[in-house]
Amino acid sequence: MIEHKRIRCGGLRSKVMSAEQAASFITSGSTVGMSGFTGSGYPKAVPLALAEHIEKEHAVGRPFRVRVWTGASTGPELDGALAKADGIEFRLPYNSDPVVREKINSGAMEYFDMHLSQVAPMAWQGFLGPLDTAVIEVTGIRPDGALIPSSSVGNNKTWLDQARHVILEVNSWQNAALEGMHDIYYGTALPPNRVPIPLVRPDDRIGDPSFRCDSDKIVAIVETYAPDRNLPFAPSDGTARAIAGHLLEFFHHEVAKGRLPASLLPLQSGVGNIANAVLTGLLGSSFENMTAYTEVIQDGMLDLLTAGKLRMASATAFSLSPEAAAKLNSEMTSFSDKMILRPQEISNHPELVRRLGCIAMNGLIEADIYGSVNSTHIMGSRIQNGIGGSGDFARNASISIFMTPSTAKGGKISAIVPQASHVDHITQDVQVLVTEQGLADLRGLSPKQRAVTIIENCAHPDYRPALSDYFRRARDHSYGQQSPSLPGEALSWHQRFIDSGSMLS
Ligand code: 0RQ
Repeated sequence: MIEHKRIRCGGLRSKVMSAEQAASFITSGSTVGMSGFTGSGYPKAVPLALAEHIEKEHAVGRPFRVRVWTGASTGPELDGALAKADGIEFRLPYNSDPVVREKINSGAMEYFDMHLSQVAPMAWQGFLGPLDTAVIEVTGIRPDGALIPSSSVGNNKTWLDQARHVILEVNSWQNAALEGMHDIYYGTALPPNRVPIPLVRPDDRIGDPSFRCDSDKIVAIVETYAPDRNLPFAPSDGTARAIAGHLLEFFHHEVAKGRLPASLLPLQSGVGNIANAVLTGLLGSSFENMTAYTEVIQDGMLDLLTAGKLRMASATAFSLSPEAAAKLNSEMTSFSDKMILRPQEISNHPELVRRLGCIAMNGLIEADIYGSVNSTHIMGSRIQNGIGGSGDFARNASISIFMTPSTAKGGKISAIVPQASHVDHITQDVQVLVTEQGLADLRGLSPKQRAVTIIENCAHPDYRPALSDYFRRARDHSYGQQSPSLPGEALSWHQRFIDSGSMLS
């Protein structure tokens, strides 16, 4: 079926082998850098073969676990399979796989949740330890041995540079027209040798279209034909549409005030259903000629590109539903001049996010009345996914927006609480908060002014009186009056949920 057509470098064809043979290069206790970012471009055969091997080893009482580094989340054939086999000892930097989540939350796996822009620099600095093997999905190999990236770039450049051995999966499901869409920047350095990154517009190209890789390090090449697997997005419901509506009204207001250009500023849109619904809202809006400088291209962004509302999108990966991934894959050529995929240390780089003035739009788990945001931990201790790129963008954006339904779990949980049970984004990094109830523009407000605005505009009516009551009593009895609080009571809503299954008293 495959005829090595995608391996155009003749000298490398002798390294083609089965996934099982390739997986045998990975030893217990080693660190493996895998490609993959939000369900795209991850290796699909070698991790499965490795998981099978691990299960066999465990069956005969031999322990076998590896440390896994990726770009962000991957797919069931990688994270799911290895976690089911109990084969992951340590994982970084972002995960959305339910089996991995369960292992982390039960204490069976160590997880280092980090800013996505910092993964590659930390690997270069050596904090993370040595990298033994890189397992990277590519679209093809050029005659000169350069590697054509796949549907995500993530940390692949760094894994290829740093690993002692490289295993490649050449996936011919990925459309060959991906060639030329990538921009791999090789000008990064560690302090004190850093220089400005020469990117001043989202559509600037500053690097190579392919990865450089020392052919001597390549120990195995596995040919695959396997689709990227992502979960479908939930259709926009009334809540998501209301959030999108408030946000669009805010954008129109900012344009009318002259604080935003008519085509807005480069958009960053986070993961999740709400973020996707906002993009769908922009589709029906009057904004034209928009750009995106973001981490992932989701269904909504693809629709905006198709409609011509979005002029171009720069990201590090696709994060598409199975239908949208299939559509993009079959129509790749019509998108190739509208999209650029970059390494994640560039797509999420604080210098670039600040220079471009991105509008950051991210989801959250909970926010407190002062606007501290928890993006990661349920009830302060159970990880949901991870901080991902939200911190890279929120701190450096020209407008940092967080959005959420005002309640979770059928109304049993308020997304606005007296005090966040875990803080990922401090109040200074949270400028606008949106729920289906309304929008709180927190820019220029003191903590007490923020509390009044958030409770009035964003809290659900079922929780608003209790929040106002807490705030009033905190003002009466607090140790200090800058950010009034009652420490003995501030997390009692979470304890009530843990004890009774509801935050409602
Ligand atoms: O749980 O799946 O069991 O029903 O959390 O919540 O409402 O589906 O929200 O898909 O928009 O994700 C913050 C997780 C929101 C996401 C988060 C429960 C809820 C549900 C998911 P179930 P929703 P979304 C760049 C940006 C961090 C990374 C980031 C995220 C599940 O946006 O991971 O921003 N952000 N990256 O029921 C208890 C609460 C809850 C709650 C929600 N207060 N208490 N459970 N849930 N709120 C892209 C990348 O970095 C890759």
